Amino acid sequence: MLTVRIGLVGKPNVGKSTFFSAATLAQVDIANYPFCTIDPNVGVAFVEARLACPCKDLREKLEGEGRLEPAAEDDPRQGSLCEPRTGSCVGHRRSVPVALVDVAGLVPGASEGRGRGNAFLADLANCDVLIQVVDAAGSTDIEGQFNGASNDTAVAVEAVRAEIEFLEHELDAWIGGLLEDGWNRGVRRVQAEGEKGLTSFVHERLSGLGATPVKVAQAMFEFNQRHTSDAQPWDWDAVSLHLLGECMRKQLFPIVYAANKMDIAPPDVLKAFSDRTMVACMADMELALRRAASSGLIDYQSGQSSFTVHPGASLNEAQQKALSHMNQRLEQAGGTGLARLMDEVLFDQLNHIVVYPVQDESHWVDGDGRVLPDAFVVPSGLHAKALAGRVHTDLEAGFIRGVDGRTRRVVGADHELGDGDVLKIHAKS
Ligand SMILES: Nc1nc2c(ncn2[C@@H]2O[C@H](COP(=O)(O)OP(=O)(O)O)[C@@H](O)[C@H]2O)c(=O)[nH]1
Ligand SMILES: [Mg+2]
Repeated sequence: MLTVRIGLVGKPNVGKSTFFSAATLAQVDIANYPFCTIDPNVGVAFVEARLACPCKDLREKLEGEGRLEPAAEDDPRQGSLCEPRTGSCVGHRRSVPVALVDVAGLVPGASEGRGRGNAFLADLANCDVLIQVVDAAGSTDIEGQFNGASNDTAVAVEAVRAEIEFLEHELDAWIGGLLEDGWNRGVRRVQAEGEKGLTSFVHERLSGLGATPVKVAQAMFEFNQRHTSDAQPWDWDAVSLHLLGECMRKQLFPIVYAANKMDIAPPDVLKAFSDRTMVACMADMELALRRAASSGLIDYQSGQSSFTVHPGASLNEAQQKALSHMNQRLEQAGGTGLARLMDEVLFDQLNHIVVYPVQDESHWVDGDGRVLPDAFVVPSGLHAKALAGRVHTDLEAGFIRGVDGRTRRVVGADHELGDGDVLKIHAKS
């Protein structure tokens, strides 16, 4: 099963590992997540689907037909009927897995071999999108050394701006460097085939980073607008190639920002970055809350702006004070920001949707009678046949037609899927 891979990047000591631990705290059996290696810096995070799980409609239908009693007041699943193979569903809030990668070692100069050198590049190569964690409090210098939080907005804004520029620069230099290395071959293809030779060279050279013909075409469009030199490609200097690297970087690695450490940052920092996707975050609070929840001290769900102390929890005075302080902070901030950021990354930045393949279009079950076992995160508008391919390659090869589980309409191979769709796939076996 393909899934989205999100890379956490940024200079040292901004809170990447804290973010990673908080987001991947739920222990999962890695065997169920083939996209997940045993690397300690790769984990599974769950993101809540925006629309209610189709098991809500199923329950309404069954209750309406008198075939099911309404859920009990104390139903721990709050009415959910589905049987997710991965993730969970409570109160029809279905969560879907994504892979999260903690990419360490990206320091200024990394593209020239400083720090872990190019080791981090292998971690980055497969990521669909990056979350740059920045220190919104300006409490660390560009190398990650602590120098105390700033309560001056202008100082913090400058520090964050420097972090953003450093990362873009490293990525541009890396990608530009890859183009530069093979440039002699690129030049020969341009001489032989013109612009088409150039695009196929760029595509081949960067395919390991996820380059596709569409992405290359979009990057070339921006490049041609911004490239002012009249030189022929065989005379292009490093500046031209780095511009090309920059245009490709934007296509290959969209970046959204976690303005972390907001608990100690000047509150207005984010205003300076309204042209980017940036969400205020408190990673260490999220980690503390999730740990407290998993040890049964509090009831807290990621994304909420408050929590309740579990009735059975025995707390000493210091713990009580710490918790009530956290609750205040949390309410003021409207949440720790991590769940909101993940939601924006998946559904706005990447424009993905959640779809539910089933084997029986009437009962929405698989071959074993499991209700809505799979929730796939796929690009919006994915074709029915391509979804079949994500379930199984045989299903795509033998694709005959699909049936929309809600409307019962037959749909063709190029039917575009929408958020929350339930789809039965007919294929030759
Ligand atoms: N004040 C504050 N500190 C944080 C927050 N998140 C992480 N930290 C602290 O920042 C330091 C560096 O965190 P770490 O996750 O190791 O950073 P990394 O080097 O980017 O992986 C640790 O002392 C964390 O406890 C936060 O939201 N607020
Ligand atoms: Mg770390």
